[in-house]
Amino acid sequence: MSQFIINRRKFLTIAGVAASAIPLSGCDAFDSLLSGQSPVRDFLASANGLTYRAHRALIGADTLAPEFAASEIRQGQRPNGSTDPADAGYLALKDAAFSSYRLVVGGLVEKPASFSLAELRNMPARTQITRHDCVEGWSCIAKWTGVPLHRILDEARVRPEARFVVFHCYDTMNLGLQGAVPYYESIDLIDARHPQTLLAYGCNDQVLAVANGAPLRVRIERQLGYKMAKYIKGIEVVSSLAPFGSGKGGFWEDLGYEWYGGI
Ligand SMILES: Nc1nc2c(c(=O)[nH]1)N[C@H]1C(S)=C(S)[C@@H](COP(=O)(O)O)O[C@H]1N2
Ligand SMILES: [Mo]
Repeated sequence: MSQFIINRRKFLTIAGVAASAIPLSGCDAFDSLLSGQSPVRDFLASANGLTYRAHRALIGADTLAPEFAASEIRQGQRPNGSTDPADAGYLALKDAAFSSYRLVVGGLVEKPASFSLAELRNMPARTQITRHDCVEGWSCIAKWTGVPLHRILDEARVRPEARFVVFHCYDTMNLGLQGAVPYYESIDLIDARHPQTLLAYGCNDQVLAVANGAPLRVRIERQLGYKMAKYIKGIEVVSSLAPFGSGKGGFWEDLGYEWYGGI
């Protein structure tokens, strides 16, 4: 089974080398090849569907990502992407030491709700030491503490037509002519209910730092780093990703990255 996945990765690598300009290596850089309609983008889109189906068929819904020993934590979690948002709403929260923060939970739920940080910290927590893999080519092992997302979903009572969870973030990314667009991400309900999917407020036994997404960021341990939204403002349960951003399910996905960043 892993043989199949390795072969698929090799296939993607070879295809990537052939197209040589595919910037799968950069969170900070993107390329006109991947914007709009291009054969490369279409190729990646179909490969993405294949990865998703292969993972879902071959890896059980609850298969855990590897966990590590504390001795394997070599350094602090390396900050990447937005590390110090300058957006007004975020600065106001940060100036008040996040005391007025509330995680807003809405969309296709019976009981829309919001949670303060104290409420989140009082819910049953999970701690796990996992490896973060960024498409830029680096990895980092860190210890994460937070509320399993399934607990929040159970409290809010997800409606039967729901398919995805969208994470809305405080930070915006500057896209030149398009101006500042908010970072956002999405996952399906299988990953949302996975036991290692956490809304994390702690990292390496400390309160989550601003550089790593304070006050709340998601951990989705079977996917790549860009899926793990930091600076979460709210989560929205939805049946379609079309209404958000350019409709591809995430900030980087709208620029050509795969929606399913399975590893
Ligand atoms: N809101 C938001 N979330 C984000 C990003 C970002 O720029 N903004 N960058 C992503 C990327 S590419 C990575 S690798 C990780 C980095 O998380 P870290 O700073 O804790 O290492 O956050 C992801 N989540
Ligand atoms: Mo990343």
